[in-house]
Amino acid sequence: MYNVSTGATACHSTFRAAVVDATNGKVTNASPVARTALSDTSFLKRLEGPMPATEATAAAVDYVLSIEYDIANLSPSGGTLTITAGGPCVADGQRDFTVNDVRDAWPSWNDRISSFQGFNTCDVNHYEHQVRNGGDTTGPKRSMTTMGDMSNKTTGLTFG
Ligand SMILES: [Ca+2]
Repeated sequence: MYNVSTGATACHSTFRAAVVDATNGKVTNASPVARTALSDTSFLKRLEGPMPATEATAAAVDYVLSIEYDIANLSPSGGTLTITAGGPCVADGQRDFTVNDVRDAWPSWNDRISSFQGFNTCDVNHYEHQVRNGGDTTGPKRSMTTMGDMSNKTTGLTFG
């Protein structure tokens, strides 16, 4: 998991553990198989909106921006990276959050993402190189189950 607002990272062995952390304990019953979880409409709705912190950090409220998958079809078997921030995306055509280089927080995720799902109004753009250096992109999209030429190429991400 990677929080864009705080830079905090965490590693989880299961999709359920990653969702529990990303939602600050709000969602504890995610299917261990993300493909099942992500086809469950009620589960998807529970990933929308603020995730109040359960610990003493009263100011911390996290929103899930996206879940990135190592392999295609939103299948968690290759691993997932959940990206969160202190606020949701705003549907105004402007960029809300940037991960210029995924290697800064999570080196093992460079050139690895092969599918993704955005949440909280986030359309996620994936860049071949660091965001400021451009290269190929997916264009801003809510979700992709396959990424074509951009599969296993993402280095930077933006959320808007
Ligand atoms: Ca790359």
